[in-house]
Amino acid sequence: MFSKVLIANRGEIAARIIRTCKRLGITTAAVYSEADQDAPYVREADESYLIGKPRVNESYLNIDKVVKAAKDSGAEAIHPGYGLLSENAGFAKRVKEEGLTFVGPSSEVIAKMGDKIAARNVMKQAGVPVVPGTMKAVENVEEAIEIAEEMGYPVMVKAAAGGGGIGMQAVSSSDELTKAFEGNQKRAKTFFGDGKMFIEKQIVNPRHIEIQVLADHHGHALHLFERECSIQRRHQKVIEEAPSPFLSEKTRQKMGESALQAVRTLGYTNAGTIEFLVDEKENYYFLEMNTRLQVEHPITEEITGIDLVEQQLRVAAGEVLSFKQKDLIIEGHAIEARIYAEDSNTFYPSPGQLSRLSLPHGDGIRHELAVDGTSIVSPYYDPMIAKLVVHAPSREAAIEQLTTALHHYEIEGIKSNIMMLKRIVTNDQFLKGNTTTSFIQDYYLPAISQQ
Ligand code: MV4
Repeated sequence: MFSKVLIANRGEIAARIIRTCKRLGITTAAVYSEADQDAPYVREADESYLIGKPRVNESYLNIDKVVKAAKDSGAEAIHPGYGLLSENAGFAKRVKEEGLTFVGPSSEVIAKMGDKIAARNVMKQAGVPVVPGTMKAVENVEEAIEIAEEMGYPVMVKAAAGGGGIGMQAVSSSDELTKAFEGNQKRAKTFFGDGKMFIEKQIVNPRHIEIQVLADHHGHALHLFERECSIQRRHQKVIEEAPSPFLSEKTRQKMGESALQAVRTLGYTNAGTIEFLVDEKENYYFLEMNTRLQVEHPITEEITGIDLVEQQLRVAAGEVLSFKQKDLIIEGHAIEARIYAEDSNTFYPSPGQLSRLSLPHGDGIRHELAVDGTSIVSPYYDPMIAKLVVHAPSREAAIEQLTTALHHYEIEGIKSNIMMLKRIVTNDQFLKGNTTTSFIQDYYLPAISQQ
């Protein structure tokens, strides 16, 4: 195992990784920007390195500065967390070239999954169901229209280099398609330097269900069941739960098998997530693969009892996975609520100075925190400041626990989305497990506009 690890991230995920490192006796080195001098994770790390100005391009996304901090610290490995450089194939490659270990999959696999068309082809080859659509880049609008007419509207226009909702659009006619194709292609060229586009049949009112996978460098691959992440807005998840209230045991098994097929075909190593869209009939289709630890990983940890950060470190250090698929069972139900510094009505970020933070405590309640009661929430970064995770024997008990915990969650000095979260978890449709990707549109927004 490594004796020192550098964490190339900030906020709650840096704190989360530090926690596991400490338990494993690994010394931790943090990096921080000028805006994060007083962040809790910087104090919690054994060492810390100032790497630049607040803007991410001048700090957390600056590969030279992050690598230099790692070299200076004498760390043997870099854990990238999520976001930032975590899915940057060039960074993973550089880390390896510097003689350090990247805690994640190979740069080749990261690059392949970063190209959504390449990813679709690998999945198809692996026998994983993919959304019906094109398997190579669509050259121009004329070709796009021809394909859409044959497939039937509505279709989705997507950028191969996109992901997480950027560079994509649903369209229902050739006129809309023309505009969407050109607009998104231009955006994709600007943002990703790659204008390759493809087309998929639109899955209407889907659920977003993802499978957690874990694989070592010795040919062992496992899946750790699913997370249901349908409740989102503007492609940002708000509430996630495991297991999904919707999946039958049969579909759960099938999706797990599909995910393992994908892992084997790819030669994937470390932790990863395979995202699927699931329709009303429980048909599932590959959407994207995330080659990193995810924000919502704690709910999987709660229901399986596995520390995913520990497993990532062990796999990266070359260890053999110490448990087998048959050792894994789902225990109880876990829900994560993401706490954002934002207005519950407008969803606008609300950066500023916290004056108080009082947290609910109790059996089955877990906090992942980016802040304390005196922190300044910076406008430079994602406004997610904490995660509240509950674990209980049943979904009903978990919801009750989460509802109570949210009522006792006190943040002062900035606006938060606590009100929104309370409304979601007490909504009838949520209680019934009616969690689809249009939940906020259909149930939350109408409820607040009536106030
Ligand atoms: C789709 C889709 C329906 N059909 N693709 C959104 C994020 C990006 N990862 C892909 N997304 C979608 N792709 C097809 N063919 C619907 C979405 C989608 C969505 C997916 C998961 C969770 C929330 C969503 C909200 C809007 C659209």
